[in-house]
Amino acid sequence: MCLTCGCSEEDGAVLTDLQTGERFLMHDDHVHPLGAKSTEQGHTHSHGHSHSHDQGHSHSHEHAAGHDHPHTHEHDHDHPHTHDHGHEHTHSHSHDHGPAHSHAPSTLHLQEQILGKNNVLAERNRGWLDGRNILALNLVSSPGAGKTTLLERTIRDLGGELSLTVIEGDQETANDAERIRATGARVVQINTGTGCHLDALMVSRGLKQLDPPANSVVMIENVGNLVCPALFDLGERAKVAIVSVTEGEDKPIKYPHMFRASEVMLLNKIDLLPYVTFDVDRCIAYARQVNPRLRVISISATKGDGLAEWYAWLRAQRG
Ligand SMILES: Nc1nc2c(ncn2[C@@H]2O[C@H](COP(=O)(O)OP(=O)(O)OP(=O)(O)O)[C@@H](O)[C@H]2O)c(=O)[nH]1
Ligand SMILES: [Zn+2]
Ligand SMILES: [Zn+2]
Ligand SMILES: [Zn+2]
Ligand SMILES: [Zn+2]
Ligand SMILES: [Zn+2]
Repeated sequence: MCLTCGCSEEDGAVLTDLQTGERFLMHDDHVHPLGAKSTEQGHTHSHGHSHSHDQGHSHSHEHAAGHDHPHTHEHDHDHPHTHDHGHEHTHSHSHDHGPAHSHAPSTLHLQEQILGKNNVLAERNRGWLDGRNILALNLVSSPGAGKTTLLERTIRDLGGELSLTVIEGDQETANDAERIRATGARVVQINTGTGCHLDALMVSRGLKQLDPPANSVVMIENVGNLVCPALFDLGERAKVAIVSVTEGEDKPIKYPHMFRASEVMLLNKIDLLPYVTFDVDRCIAYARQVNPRLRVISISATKGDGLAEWYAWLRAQRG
């Protein structure tokens, strides 16, 4: 659940491997292999939840992936439901999300827990990637700024030089993953359903399925959204923000968190500058206003302008 924007992931995200055709429904602490498209609905099962209680709140826990099955709140051990200790414990229980439920954590507290848990998983991804000397980049932008087009072009241009694989994030469809597959690159699609960003858990499962080789590059195309993807570390080496000239030059100051969290801004679709009202210098000034260290590269993913500079940056990240 994303408390920043109020989204909930009632059905869990779905991972699709374009090569094997395998599909998996991803719940918080377990994964369901999916067969045909309709079998994901209405499964019933019980499973243990593990959660940690920090100081003195009353039994709050979150479900990153929602459960659409009935629960009853029943603990198989006996303890008072206010925990004043700081240690972490695990117990199995099922519970009920009906009106009798008394979980009332503050929104802020719950958001901190979600982001805290995500950060732990992101560090785990980072360690896993470092161990294999894999460069992972998190591509973020508004919908349609050109993430997939840039990836297609980059794979075609650098495919002989670098081993590139892709994790695609979208709410629905495998359209982008199909486009990547057409380039010959290995790709998995993550569909977030109602969710509006990828999180570190989804990416760890994506990486497991993708199984990228040592010394390779993994491109993660996030869900098109300049808001909450800024908050969710995926374990990437850097975030690359893409803005296109059809979006208006004020994007960096309207969504400062994203541009502060990014290392590079790619200003895309510059081939369209003769046809749109867009002040490049002002856009770059706004971007530097929120992040003075931001590297800016103007490109056209379709025509090829500026791509040599993007490729040089990419090579330099590989250490
Ligand atoms: N003129 C022009 N069009 C571009 C350029 N890059 C991408 N486009 C077009 O912009 C549209 C969206 O591009 P995508 O690559 O699908 O954008 P995206 O960011 O992956 O979109 P989502 O995954 O939906 O968020 C497509 O019609 C592309 O052909 C460019 O440099 N110049
Ligand atoms: Zn489940
Ligand atoms: Zn408890
Ligand atoms: Zn609950
Ligand atoms: Zn895309
Ligand atoms: Zn979100």
